[in-house]
Amino acid sequence: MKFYYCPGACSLAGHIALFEAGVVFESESVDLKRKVTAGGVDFNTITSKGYVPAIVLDDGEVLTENIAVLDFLAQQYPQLGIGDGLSRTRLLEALAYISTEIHKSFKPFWRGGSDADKAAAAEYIVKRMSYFADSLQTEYLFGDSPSVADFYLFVTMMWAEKFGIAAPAQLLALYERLKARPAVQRTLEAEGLR
Ligand SMILES: N[C@@H](CCC(=O)N[C@@H](CS)C(=O)NCC(=O)O)C(=O)O
Repeated sequence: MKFYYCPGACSLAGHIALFEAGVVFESESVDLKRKVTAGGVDFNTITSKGYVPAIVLDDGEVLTENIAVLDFLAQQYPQLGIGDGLSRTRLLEALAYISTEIHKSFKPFWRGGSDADKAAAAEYIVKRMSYFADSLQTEYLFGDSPSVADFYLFVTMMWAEKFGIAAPAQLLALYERLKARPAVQRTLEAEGLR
């Protein structure tokens, strides 16, 4: 399995998941502006979508989209998920919420939006993060061990910190708990983020 990522991008979630699962995998970073991998390969030939994350499976199949990648990893390595049936659907529900309501709302910060757009986005992000903060009763989103949803939320918390967005206190505690995990530290190191 080969994992394509860009340091600090949303692909960090899948990257953490792979280290948490303790599996052997290859990885390569991608220059998203030039669409070239660290090894000099045209990234558009790996996926014509031209964005990360992307996983090339051992049989050559290419998997993209964070929700699909994270769901795939949680199915392959059950310790990254929260179970089957309705539990899996609950995990997908959380991943979709993080992707469409939180991750995507950072656009003005990444794409040079106006100050007004950034302020509106920050307000929206905090409101959407508050949903998790208000319902959090355990160490992590779905109990006392983290799932792929926590890793995806972690990435958005990191972005919130980077852009000076004041995330809810309960989530800051979860963020620190995640950051202290050896697999998270290992991933940050692998991506050159610490
Ligand atoms: N729909 C994709 C979007 C992934 C995405 O936004 N990736 C960003 C990094 S966080 C990216 O690679 N941007 C480069 C580009 O779009 O050219 C998903 O949910 O996985």
